[in-house]
Amino acid sequence: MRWLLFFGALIGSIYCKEIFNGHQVFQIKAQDENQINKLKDLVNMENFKLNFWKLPATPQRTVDILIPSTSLKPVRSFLESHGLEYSVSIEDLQALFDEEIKEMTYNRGKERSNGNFNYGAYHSLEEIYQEMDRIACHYPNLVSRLEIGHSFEKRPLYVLKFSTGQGKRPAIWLNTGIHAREWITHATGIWMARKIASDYGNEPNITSILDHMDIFLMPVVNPDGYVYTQTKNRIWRKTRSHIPGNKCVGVDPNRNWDVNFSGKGGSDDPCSEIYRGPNPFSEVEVKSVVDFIKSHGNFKSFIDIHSYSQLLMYPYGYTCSKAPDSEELDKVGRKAAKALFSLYNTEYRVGNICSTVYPASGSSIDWAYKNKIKYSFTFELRDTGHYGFLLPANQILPTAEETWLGLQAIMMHVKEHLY
Ligand code: BHK
Ligand code: ZN
Repeated sequence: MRWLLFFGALIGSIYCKEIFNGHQVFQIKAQDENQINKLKDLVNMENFKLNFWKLPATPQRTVDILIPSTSLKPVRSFLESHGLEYSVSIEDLQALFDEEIKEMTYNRGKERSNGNFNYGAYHSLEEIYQEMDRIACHYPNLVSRLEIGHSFEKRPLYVLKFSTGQGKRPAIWLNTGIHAREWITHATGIWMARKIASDYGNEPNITSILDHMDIFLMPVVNPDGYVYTQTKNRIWRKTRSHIPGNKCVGVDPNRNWDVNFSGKGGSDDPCSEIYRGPNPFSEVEVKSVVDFIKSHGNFKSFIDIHSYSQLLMYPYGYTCSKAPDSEELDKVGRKAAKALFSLYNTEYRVGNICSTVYPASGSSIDWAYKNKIKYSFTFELRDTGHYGFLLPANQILPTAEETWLGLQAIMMHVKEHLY
């Protein structure tokens, strides 16, 4: 008994979670450039310990900010004194976290008894990895699970390869889960894996795509971060690398790519959520993807899936000047957004990263595009801020299904425009 208590306390202290009782998410509207600048001042007030879910951006002029309960009062008076309008989108963040965990636990019990993976639920890393294995086992002539490296904390990095041919066919890269807290993307990624496998030979579009091309799908690019969101801090975004001399942990894996590395829209502050890292490809998760893509050498499309905001974007992020292929990419993006909309009327905005959200240097799709992978896109899935990163599990299937229609439109275009 005494030993049980001892281990209980030990495990309790190892796994103590950050709690968010009474923390709220505000959606704030800026009316003009001056108010945007006031919001940028707010971003920099470190004593408030704010966490920006959606940064101040120019066209839509709303931001979502997580505010600790102890900062609610001063933040409210800051907003009021500058005439900034806001609404409370999440009243009590911890209540949503608790709901999410309760559902996951309940679902786990059901999966144990019926032996099936429930695609309408959120899962642990282990469960996702097991399901990847199961898909590869069910479809041995189509799917294989490759290990492309290990994460900083030594977890395997897995990619599913879908192929019906020999050699290095033209290929499409698809990834989800590069940012840890964007759980709807991991759930969509594993759903798509099952969908691609089961539709081949039954559905004409995916059949013709796979008759000409290979698809590589990586559902969890940042496994350490994902585990951390389930054990310690639900809103963690970055990797979990420890860099000697840094006083904070982790790097933003979507600022770590070798494209305009030190430019605007990234940070050199290790404590920033958009910390670019000490040098390009410092993150082993990013480096593993890059090495894989370079050694393959025949990728025609690169699609990186994030959440949230309902956007479909193409290069560039590091500059607001037009990419050489921007007209074609815009056309393809609109076609995809239309296909996505056709299922549940979910509206997406389409545009280049820099003018649709904000300048961002060192991002994955800019790197892909600069490395001659023309059809480079990034999705920001549901929603537009009502739940933000805490998208309820009952929206997983509709989100995955509609996203799949958008993706399929892009992949069909790629297949028909091989270069
Ligand atoms: C996406 C792709 C390339 C550059 C920026 C973005 C926006 C993305 C980011 O990295 O800041 C926003 C985000 O994570 C929320 O998913
Ligand atoms: Zn993201």
